[in-house]
Amino acid sequence: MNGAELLVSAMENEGVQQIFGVPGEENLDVVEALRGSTIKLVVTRHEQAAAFMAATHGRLRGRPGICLSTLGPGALNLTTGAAYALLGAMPMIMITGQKGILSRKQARFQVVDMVSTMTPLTKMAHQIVSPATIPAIVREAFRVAQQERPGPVHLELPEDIAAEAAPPIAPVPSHPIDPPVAPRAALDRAAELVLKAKRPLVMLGAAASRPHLADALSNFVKRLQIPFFNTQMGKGSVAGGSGLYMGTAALSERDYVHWAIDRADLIIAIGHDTVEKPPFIMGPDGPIVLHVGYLPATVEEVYFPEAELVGDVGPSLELLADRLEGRLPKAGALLELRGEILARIADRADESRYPLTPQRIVHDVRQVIPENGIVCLDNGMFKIWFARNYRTRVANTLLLDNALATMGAGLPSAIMAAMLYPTRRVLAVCGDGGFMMNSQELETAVRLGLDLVVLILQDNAYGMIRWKQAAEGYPDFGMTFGNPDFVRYAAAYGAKGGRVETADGLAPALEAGFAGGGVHLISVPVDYSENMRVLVDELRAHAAKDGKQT
Ligand SMILES: Cc1ncc(C[n+]2csc(CCOP(=O)(O)OP(=O)(O)O)c2C)c(N)n1
Ligand SMILES: [Mg+2]
Repeated sequence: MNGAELLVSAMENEGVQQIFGVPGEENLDVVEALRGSTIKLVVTRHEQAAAFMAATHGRLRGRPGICLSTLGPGALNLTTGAAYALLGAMPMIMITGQKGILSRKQARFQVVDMVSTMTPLTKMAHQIVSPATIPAIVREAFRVAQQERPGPVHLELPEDIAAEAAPPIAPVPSHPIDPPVAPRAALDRAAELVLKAKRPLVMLGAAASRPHLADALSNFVKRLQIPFFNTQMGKGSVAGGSGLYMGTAALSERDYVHWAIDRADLIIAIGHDTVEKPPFIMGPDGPIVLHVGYLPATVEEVYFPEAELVGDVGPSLELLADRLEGRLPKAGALLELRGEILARIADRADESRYPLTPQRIVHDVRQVIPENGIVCLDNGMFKIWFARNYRTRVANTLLLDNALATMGAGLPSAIMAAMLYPTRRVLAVCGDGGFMMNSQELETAVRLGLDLVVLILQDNAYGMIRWKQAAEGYPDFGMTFGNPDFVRYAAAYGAKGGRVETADGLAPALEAGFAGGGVHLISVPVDYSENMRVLVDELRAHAAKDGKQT
């Protein structure tokens, strides 16, 4: 065996099924080892997309996705994906090549110190210096990537170590690890706080969306009947139909969901990760926060919990519910606000205007996506509208990035979702700016034979920044651009393309795209004047009426 074969066999042992990336000559031994393995090599058209795909694998499965690149330029292209996985808490392993370390036949050609570059972007960054260490290092890399708080790991395999002969060494077997449950004293303290609350509210944060947590969270709110809201990345973490959903905090303040938040005297924040844009701003007079998480809270100016329940979230909440069930007569105190909050959010959702309003786009997408269908958002103005208005009933069915909030991840994350769930409908929603940052991956999607619809919201602008520019009183300047003809662009990739030409044309176009199979690109013109009308003017007017400072 050589180093590359040891690496590949260790990854087979971890159950890896595919590796995404763009190899370089320094990876050729790894590529050769992959050829004889059960692991599929999926080449992408940019390393950044490979990292977004691998991270999304980790996000959806809880097991690291793997990406591969060459040294220097290729490895540097993984860095945005590394940050995406680090901030988003997605398990991922990046394998990069390097020139030989025992001799330097090409001097410093293409050599970048990637371990140092990756150190602040990962949980662990490590150069492999001998084949014998590979089985243990790979096991450790998977353990570190996967355990709470999950994230990326970088392994650099220099080409001479990859080629070096080594005796066969058995991979290190993995075993299940059960994280500790919150201790009794913390459970008692937490129970006391909840018993005292007159207007409690549950908040579901990013870590609430970890795969396999949905049942535990659904049981918790069902048993206690405390209404809940979620952060953007906590959407769908309680199964639909509870009747307790109060909204999503897509903005940090003044939205309708903040009516409930501002009136709560206790917020049970489950899995909140302060990488997310604050779902509400804690102040000296704000509600008391009970933090429930795998890890202790990180304290910020806007988040400083009063008490914490730290441990395996599902079992800890079960023990908390055991102490509280049937003892909370005021659990539903804030529920009376629910009807009006949800009605306000749904306002004008079916308005027939062309170009389409963001509300109408969200509404029509919901019509054609079944409960278990997956919508993957790129980053732009529409993300706020989807987070706020799109109702989710199943965990991880609205994948958005409210952590690094990078443009360009919408299409790659949808490709990964479509690979993992070939029988579900998968839709990527991208702005015309973000789509063009990784649009080359249309070729990957077509090559893989995926069923995937990509919706492009066309405003010929970096709309979100244009909106912020206007909201802050700056003149309209510098945010517009031209676009390719998206229908012909799709055709050039061997995908199908369509343009929505009427207010009522979106739902049928999406439906036809899904029914037809294969990769479809649909562009829809969007009227972003709603951003100012609703998200600024209307909310300010209501906040003023509600006695809040504007
Ligand atoms: C990689 C990256 N570059 C820049 C930004 C800053 N940014 C956030 S949203 C946005 C505009 C997005 O434009 P588009 O994709 O067309 O979506 P729209 O807001 O127009 O719907 C920009 C430039 C970012 N988040 N990520
Ligand atoms: Mg745009």
